[in-house]
Amino acid sequence: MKLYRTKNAIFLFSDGNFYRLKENSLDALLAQDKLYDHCVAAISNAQPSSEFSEAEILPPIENQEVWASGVTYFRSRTARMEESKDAGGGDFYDRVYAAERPELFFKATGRRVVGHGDKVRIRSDAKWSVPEPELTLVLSSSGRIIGYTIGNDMSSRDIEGENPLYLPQAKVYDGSCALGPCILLRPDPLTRDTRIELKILRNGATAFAGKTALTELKREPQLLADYLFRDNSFPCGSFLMTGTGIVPPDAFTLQSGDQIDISIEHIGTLSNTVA
Ligand code: DO4
Ligand code: MG
Repeated sequence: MKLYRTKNAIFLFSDGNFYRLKENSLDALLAQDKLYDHCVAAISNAQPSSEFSEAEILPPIENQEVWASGVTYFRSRTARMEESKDAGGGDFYDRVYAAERPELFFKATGRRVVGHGDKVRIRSDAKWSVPEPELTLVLSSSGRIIGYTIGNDMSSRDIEGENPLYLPQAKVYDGSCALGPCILLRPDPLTRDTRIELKILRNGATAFAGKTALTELKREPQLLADYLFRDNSFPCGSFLMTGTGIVPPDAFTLQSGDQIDISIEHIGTLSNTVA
C-alpha cells in the first residue's frame, strides 16, 4: 500500500485504486506505530476516488525532521576517503564504517525538502555536486519503522572533502533534499535483495547510471533508527536516510538541467531536475 500527500488531500493506493483519507495532516498519521493497520481499516469499506492527480503530488513531509546516515556502504566509505585525502580526513571515514555507533547527521526540515517532479539545487559556491540515492525510513514517534520512501541527499563533495567540519554546509541548504513520490506501507520489512537504481540524464542522454541493493547496506535499518532516537524525541515521527551505495566517478559533477531518477523496488521512482 502507498500513501501520497497531494495539494488537496492524502491518498492511499492499494490494489489498483486510490482512496482519499479523512485525515488532512500527515503529522498525526506518521506519529503512530500502527499506521499500516490504520490505513487497512480506513480503506476496508471505502469507495475508490478519482480525485488523485500525479501533478499535485507534494513531498510526504510536514513537521518531521529529515536525518541522514553516512558511510553505511563500502562504496561511500571509499568515496569519502578519496575526496578528503588532501585534508587528511580519510581515517575518520574508515573508522566510522567499522564503528558500532553510526554517523547520523541532521539533513533537512520540511521547507527545505522538494517532492517528485520538483527541482533540487546545487550550491552556488560548490564545484563538485552529486545526488545520493538513499532508502529513507519513515519512523513513528516511538522510533519504529512504519514505512519507506525514496530520498536524495544532494551533496557538495568539494566542500565536504575540504574539511569534515564543513559537512553541514555540504549537506544542508535550500533544495538539498528530495523525498517521494510516496510512502510505502507494509506489514513486514523490505527485504535485503531490494534494488536501488540511479540514472542521471543530460540533454536526453544517460550521463551516469548505477545500481546497488540493500544487501550492501552494512547496518540494520532499525539499529540506525534506535541510535537516532537515543535521547532525541520526534513527536510527529521522523525521516532517516540510510546512506548511499551509489557514487558517480570522481570526474562527474551535476549540472543545471540534469534529470535525476532514483528508483527503489516496491516504492517507485523519484524524479527531479537540477535548478
Ligand atoms: O560522511 C559524510 C556523509 C556520507 C553520506 O551522506 C552517505 O554515505 O550517504
Ligand atoms: Mg548521503
